[in-house]
Amino acid sequence: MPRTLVTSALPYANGPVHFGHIAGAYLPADIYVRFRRLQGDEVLYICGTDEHGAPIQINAEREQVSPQAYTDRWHAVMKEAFEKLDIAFDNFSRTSLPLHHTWTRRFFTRLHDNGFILSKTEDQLYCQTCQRGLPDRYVVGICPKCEFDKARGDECPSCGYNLDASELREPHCKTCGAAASCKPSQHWYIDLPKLKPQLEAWLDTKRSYWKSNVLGEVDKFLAGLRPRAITRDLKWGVPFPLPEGADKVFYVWFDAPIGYLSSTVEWAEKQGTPEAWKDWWAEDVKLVHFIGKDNISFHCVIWPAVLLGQNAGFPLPDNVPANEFYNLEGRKFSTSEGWFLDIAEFMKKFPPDTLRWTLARGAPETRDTQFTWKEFQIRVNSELLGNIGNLASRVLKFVKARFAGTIPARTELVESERDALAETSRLYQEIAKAYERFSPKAAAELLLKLGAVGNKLIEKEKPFVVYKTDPARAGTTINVALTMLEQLAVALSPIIPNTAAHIFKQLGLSGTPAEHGWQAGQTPADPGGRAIGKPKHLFQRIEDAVVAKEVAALQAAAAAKTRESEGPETEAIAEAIPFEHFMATDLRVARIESAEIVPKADKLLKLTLEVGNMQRTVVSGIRTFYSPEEIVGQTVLYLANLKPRKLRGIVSEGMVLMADGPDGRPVFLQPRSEVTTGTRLR
Ligand code: B3M
Ligand code: ZN
Repeated sequence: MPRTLVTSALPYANGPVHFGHIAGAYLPADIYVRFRRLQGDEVLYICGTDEHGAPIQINAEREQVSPQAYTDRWHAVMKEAFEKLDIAFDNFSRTSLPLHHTWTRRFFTRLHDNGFILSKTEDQLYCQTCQRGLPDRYVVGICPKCEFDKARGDECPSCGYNLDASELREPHCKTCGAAASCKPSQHWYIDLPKLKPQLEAWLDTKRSYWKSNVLGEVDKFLAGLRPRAITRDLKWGVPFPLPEGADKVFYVWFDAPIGYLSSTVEWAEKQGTPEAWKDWWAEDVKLVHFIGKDNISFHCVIWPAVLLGQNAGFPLPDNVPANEFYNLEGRKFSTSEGWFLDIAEFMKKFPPDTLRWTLARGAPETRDTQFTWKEFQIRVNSELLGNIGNLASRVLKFVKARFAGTIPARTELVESERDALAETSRLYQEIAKAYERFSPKAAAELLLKLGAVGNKLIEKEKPFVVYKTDPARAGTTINVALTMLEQLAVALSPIIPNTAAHIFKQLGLSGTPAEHGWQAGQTPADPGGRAIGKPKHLFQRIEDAVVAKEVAALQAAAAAKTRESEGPETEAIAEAIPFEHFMATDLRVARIESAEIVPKADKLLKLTLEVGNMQRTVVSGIRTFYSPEEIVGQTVLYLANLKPRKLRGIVSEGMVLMADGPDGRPVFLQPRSEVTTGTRLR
């Protein structure tokens, strides 16, 4: 059986992981990996954080930290969240690693040497005020397709159109709002049209079994296939290797998918078998990418083109079972609007299997779906507790109480028991098919049917009553029910592995379902005579009050975010003054020539200002915020004609004007472009 390499979309190291991510690209992949391993297949599950791209650079700038420090933080937060949810990657890497940079440049060089790279000097959007190029999220404008007026330089969030920044109408700088101008800039492109024939030949081998929503997106993208820019005028990213592009980095979507390979290389190194990665990137490996629908064109056209262009015998994706979106209480998840549930917080209150089960049951496999607290309560109380838990606890408790903890023998079966075993066997095979076709949702529905067969058998044959008159008869029904419970545990294990392991233990079975294997679960041995483990509740009921509290907390968090986004109460405008008063002030541009501490004054710095060909002394209360050396050379706004006053023996002439930043630290106000010192503001 060929190896299977499973990946989940590399999440941007740019914020917490939320249910939408998990339901779309992570839980379905983890479930598929667990199922394949139950089948005895060799599977590797690879992921990691996607650490480049304009949004990360923008957010790091906003937080005044380096992009590396910013991604360090989010990589750790995300890794922990996945671990808490038992999303069991074999490796969770990160694209800021030097190893990834090496592989990205190697991939580019091979494309370049194989003739699939073009270079063009074209007008790129530029901001004169910010003095920088405006790639992707640095520019906003009107979408050429749907007229949405906050379309971004790489996609329109409203209609999803993947656009080039040059297509935006009325583009302007996201940072400062200035209308964008154009500036010629050389960029490099992957020549997708040149790879189109090979792409189409490969895609034709997928059309019979890929999801229709994926194929629809692919054909739309293929229809308008054009060379795709793979470089950006950004500081943060994988540096571009050619000298003529030394000031550029690779576009994040060029380097990110290569992260699947570099993460495999890192995994092999961690195993102490550095060459082993090649076993997982050989031509016959089944490569399966789990993603959200917004990543389809990158994973089904651009990334395969990059792989084809290597001419290195890499496998092409065997399947890309993209899911739709998963929303929250009727709205899109949005960390920026506070409309999300943090996984780490959730895990403090509820066991991971409750969430795994709920997300699998409501998986957005063919249409957008959503999480609601009410539905979560129903999934836990009536499905996990009322179906699976109910079957397990009442039968196992009965064995403990009436059969001294030993599973009774199976004597002559009656028709309902034969039918129950046959139905269980049929459902068990149907469940395998559901997992095979990447549908945990269908598998979960069938699992509930399997549990219901067991519960109905108990209701029909009433062993707890029959026991009084015919213990052997009752014992046979119990034996059959526990046989079904064992099959249920194996079949459940890809979705709720902890629960399945607990059931195994309580059944007195050694090992875990994963070690047991799917085949063994197809025809379990007669459990008669086996000692059971200690029966324990598998789930806790969720009360209405808990749900009400969570819904209120979510609404409060979102309201708080709305208030925050409206910003703090703006200070009221001061009383109006006559125009002459303003004209009487003399505001100049100045430069801090030197700065020194004022002895015995813990807040004061003595600044010497260059004001054109004049020098001025100002005593300023900024010592707790700035050291002298860090502000020398700083251009400042200077109020020159305040009456001089003596502070700690120093005559202070005027004032350097500053404004408090969001964190309360005073910030210098300075022109964005060169202005000679001494110039008076008009
Ligand atoms: N980080 C987009 C996303 O998180 C991107 C996926 C990359 S997979 C190579 O949706
Ligand atoms: Zn700007």
